[in-house]
Amino acid sequence: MTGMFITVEGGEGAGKSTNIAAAKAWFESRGYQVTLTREPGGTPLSEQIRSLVLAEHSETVAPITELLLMFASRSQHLAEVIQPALERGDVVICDRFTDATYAYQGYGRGMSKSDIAVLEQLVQGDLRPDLTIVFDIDPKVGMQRAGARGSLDRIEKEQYAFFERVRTGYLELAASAPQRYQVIDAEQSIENVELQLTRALSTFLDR
Ligand code: Z5A
Repeated sequence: MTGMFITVEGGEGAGKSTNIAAAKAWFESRGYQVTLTREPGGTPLSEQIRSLVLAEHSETVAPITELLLMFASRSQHLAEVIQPALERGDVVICDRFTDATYAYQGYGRGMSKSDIAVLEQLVQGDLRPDLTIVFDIDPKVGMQRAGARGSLDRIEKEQYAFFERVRTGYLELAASAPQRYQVIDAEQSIENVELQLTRALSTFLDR
C-alpha cells in the first residue's frame, strides 16, 4: 500500500504553516494517518543543513552550493521520513519540496532547470508529489506578513525582484502541469484561504 504525497509551496508569508495545520486536521477527520514534515529539514541531519543554508555567513554562498545543500537535505529526508511514511500508507504533507528548488534556486538564483532536473532524478528517482498546493501571494504582502514576525533569514533578505521571479516560477510550474498543481489565492482572509484549500483537497480525493 502506498500513501499520498502532498507538497505545499508559495512565497514568504503566504500562509503555508497556517494552512498545513488545517490540511492535517482535514485528513485526520477522514481517518487518514498524516505525516507532517518540511524542507529543508525533517530529520536531525536535514535540520542541521537547514540551519546552515538559512544562516548568514562571512562568505557568499555560491548558488550551486545552495542547490546541492537543498538536495542533500532532501535525500536524507526522503530516506528517513518520506519514503517510510508513504510505504506505511500515510498522507505525507510536506512544507516545501523540489518545486521550491525550481522556484528559488532556478527562477530566483538563475540555476538551470536541466541541472535541477538531473539532481531531482538522482535523488528522487521517479517519486513526484501527487498534489502540490501553491499559495500565491504578491511578495510585498507576503513579506509584510513574514516581516511582522521579526528577524529575517539569509534568503528572506533577498531583494523584491528575487521574490517576483520566485512567484513567476511557481505560477509557470503550476501552469505546466495543471493536473498536479492547485493554485490558491493566498491574499484573501484566513477563512477564505482555508475554504479554497479544503475544496482543493476534496477535488483531489474525488478524482
Ligand atoms: N528553500 C529554497 O530556497 N529551496 C528549496 O528547495 C527549499 C526551500 C525546500 C525556508 O522555507 C526557506 O528555504 C525559504 C525557501 C527556501 N526561503 N525563504 N525566504 P520556509 O518554508 O521555512 O520559510 P518561509 O517561506 O519563510 O515560511 P514562512 O515565512 O513561515 O511563510 P508561511 O509558512 O507561508 O506563512 P505563515 O507562517 O503561515 O504566515 C505568515 C504570517 O501571516 C503569520 O503571522 C500568519 O498568521 C499570517 N497569515 C497567514 N495567512 C494569512 C491570511 N490569509 N491573511 C492574513 N494573515 C495571514
